Amino acid sequence: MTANPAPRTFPAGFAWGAATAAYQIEGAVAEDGRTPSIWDTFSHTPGKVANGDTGDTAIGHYHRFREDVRMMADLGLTAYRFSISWPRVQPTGRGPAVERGLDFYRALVDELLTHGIAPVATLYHWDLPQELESAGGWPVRETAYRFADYTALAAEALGDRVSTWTTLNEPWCSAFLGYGSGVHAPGRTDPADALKAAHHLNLGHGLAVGALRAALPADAQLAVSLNLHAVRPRSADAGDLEAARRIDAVGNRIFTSPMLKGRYDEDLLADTGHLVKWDELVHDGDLAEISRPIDVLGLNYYNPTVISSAANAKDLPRQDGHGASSHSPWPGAEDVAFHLANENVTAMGWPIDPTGLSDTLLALHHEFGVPLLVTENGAAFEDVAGPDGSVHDPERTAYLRDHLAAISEAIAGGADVRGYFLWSLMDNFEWAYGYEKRFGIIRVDYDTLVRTPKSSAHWYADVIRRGALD
Ligand code: IFM
Repeated sequence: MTANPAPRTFPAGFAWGAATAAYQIEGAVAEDGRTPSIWDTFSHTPGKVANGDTGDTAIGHYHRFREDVRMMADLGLTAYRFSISWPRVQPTGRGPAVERGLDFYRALVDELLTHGIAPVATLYHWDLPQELESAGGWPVRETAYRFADYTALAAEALGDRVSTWTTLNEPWCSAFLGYGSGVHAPGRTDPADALKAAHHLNLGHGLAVGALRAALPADAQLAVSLNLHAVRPRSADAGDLEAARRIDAVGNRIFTSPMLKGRYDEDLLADTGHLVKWDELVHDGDLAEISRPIDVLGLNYYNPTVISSAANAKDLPRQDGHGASSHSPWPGAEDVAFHLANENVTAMGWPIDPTGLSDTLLALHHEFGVPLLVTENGAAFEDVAGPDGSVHDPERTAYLRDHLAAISEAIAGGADVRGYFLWSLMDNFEWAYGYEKRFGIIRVDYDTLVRTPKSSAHWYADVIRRGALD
């Protein structure tokens, strides 16, 4: 007879959270002064989003937020990560704030606090005001300064009640899916613009950290959420190692090196120097600005990334995890192939492998020594709802359990991981996939907007209650 293994516990104060983003859930896109963002424009452009879906109504959170917070409280969440819609707070991306827009977030945060849930505010989850895109978007330097101004407005309004802030969500997606492959808004496909966007997102992050420090109490916790790619070469072949190095450079280190080390790595500059003039793009003082210290690094993790050289990939099945486009989101690394880490995939076609999460957390811990938060992790599956809206989703429960176990392993290995925000609290608008892919632990009926916790939600509530995994 084998003894039962000890339950996996988590440190005292570990944040048990869930995450969402404004455009994916709020709806009410033309209410209270909000103007279009790049995602309104993109989703209304025929052919860009599956089934012509848009976030016009999304899941109606703007009007149902009290009900949603009550469900969070029922689950026992101790923290909730949401994003602030820039065009709701500062419609044109310039000038004063619109109080009605801020009032929504004041009310949301007050409701969270009343229920003992710590708010974690993300300032930018991809909804650039359309007017700023029309003026050039993230490839233009001015956008970084606009972002810092908007940050100051948000911090002034909410800084007395929100103590944890993340500047950008997944700037890799904003830069390389938005301006490289074009599968995300604004749908542009120029590798040079994608690299310029990456630098200006970095600069915007640094300027925003400065604005937050100036406006917030000294104990505010400032973060950024990066979707770092857990890069694995497919073999020890020199071509595969080189391919993996290039993806690591333009997928990960293009953000971590300037933000956490105050530099762009020489190999990245060499890989991409034929596309942009880095010495003109990066002004004196930019790297000092970008590397302003943060308090915690947010990691968004879904699956590992297995890489080979294109030459080594002939006749091998490939993984396409970022939507169909003939334009690469990997400038300077086009001669590279992506492979499935295994055949056990989610409804997104993303392989399930929690070791990528523990490996990445430990690597970040060893390289940067910063406190960490898992600001996103979760899975879409083909949920089947019963007549009462109930969903039995053991695959999602298993995914979440195995990834929480990976976090506990990383903690046991020394990583200072302070919390977990599963993606996502509720089914929602999954960008170019529209409403086809469901990531929520709460089912949303898109006709009635009725919410029903799935079995994974009941399981998560139980984990939170016990503060441990079986
Ligand atoms: O839905 C997205 C989220 O907005 C950003 N991170 C990945 C999620 C799943 O694709």
